[in-house]
Amino acid sequence: PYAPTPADRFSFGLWTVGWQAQDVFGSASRAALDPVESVHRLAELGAYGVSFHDDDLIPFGSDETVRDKLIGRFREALDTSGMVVSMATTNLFGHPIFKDGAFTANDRAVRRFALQKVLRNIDLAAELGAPTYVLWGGREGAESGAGKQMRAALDRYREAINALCAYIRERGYDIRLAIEPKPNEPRGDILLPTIGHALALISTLDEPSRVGLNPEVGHEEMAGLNFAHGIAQALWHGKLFHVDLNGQHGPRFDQDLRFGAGNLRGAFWTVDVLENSSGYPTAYAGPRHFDYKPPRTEDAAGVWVTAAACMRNYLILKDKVRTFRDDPEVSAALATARVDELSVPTLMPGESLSALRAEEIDVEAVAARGMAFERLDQLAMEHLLGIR
Ligand code: 3MF
Ligand code: MG
Ligand code: MG
Ligand code: MG
Repeated sequence: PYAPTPADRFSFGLWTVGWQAQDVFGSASRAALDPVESVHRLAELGAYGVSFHDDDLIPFGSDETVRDKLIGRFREALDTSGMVVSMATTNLFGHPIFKDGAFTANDRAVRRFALQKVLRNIDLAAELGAPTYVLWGGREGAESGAGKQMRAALDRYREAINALCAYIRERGYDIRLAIEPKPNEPRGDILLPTIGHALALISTLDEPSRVGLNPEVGHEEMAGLNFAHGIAQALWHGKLFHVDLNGQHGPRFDQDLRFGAGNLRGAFWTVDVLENSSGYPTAYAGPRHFDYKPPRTEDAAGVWVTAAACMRNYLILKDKVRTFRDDPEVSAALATARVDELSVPTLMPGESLSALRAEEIDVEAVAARGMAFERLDQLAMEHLLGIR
């Protein structure tokens, strides 16, 4: 049991298993990994897809010959393994040119270069059949107050995304953009720090239907937010286009732990939302995409242990969520907690507000009713702990 298959739609960024574990305080602890090897290893482990930044596949500054060769062998690895490209994205954070951002850098030449870089890789994404293109603005932000004009930065962010939408439309690509929010790191404060901020920006775009979200578990939890609630709201808006699954221990640096590590209860409810609400499972094939980092302590073999564990933990949680939802005691507890009653509109169709005002509500009696949420939550806990 819990052996993943391509039908489970698990995918990984090339930069996850390929991370050499260089961090702010130390150099790499692992050798570079060939993307071709990653594709094959992930396929063997049961994944169906991979995602990549342009620079994960084609090192920054490669000439055309090298570029074509690298793309050719990647394509061949996809073909022989049966893996798909589930998403593509741009590295707009690694090179020093992006030190003050990409689409929102004060320096206009940087902004123009950033757009060139994205447009070029959108062509490659289309060639390789990626349905979703992610925009993570890791360097869009600031450490200090006066250096960045927020209103102008948001104007430029919107301008860039509008331009990308127009390009995708003109080329006739079947690609949707997904914004990935993050509150901080590497910038002191990043623009579009949460799901809510990104949703608000999307509503101001020229073609809002082309743009949705790629929320990451750890990013919302770094801001102290509830990830399951965040993706539920994104689904409610029809905007959950993609997801970055990983683990995080509360507000601190971006840990990118394997899925299930860190906030395990949060992971349980995340799987519940992904598996049991309408919208995500079918939307653009709904990849269960892992964006995590094998810790610096692990050697090359340990990398594959963590990749396998991401998928295994997802499947274990999916099973626990199913037994929770199928348990008759849970159904009874849901009824006692009046969970379904929330789906009844507060006003009847056409009901007048004067009728509402005339109604006698027994305030003391209503206030005295317990909600019995603790009983329900304990049942969830016992399913999660495996004793039911
Ligand atoms: C950083 C991230 C990014 C994004 C990626 C776009 C390097 O915290 O999460 O990973 O996910 O750039 O997909
Ligand atoms: Mg992260
Ligand atoms: Mg991240
Ligand atoms: Mg991410």
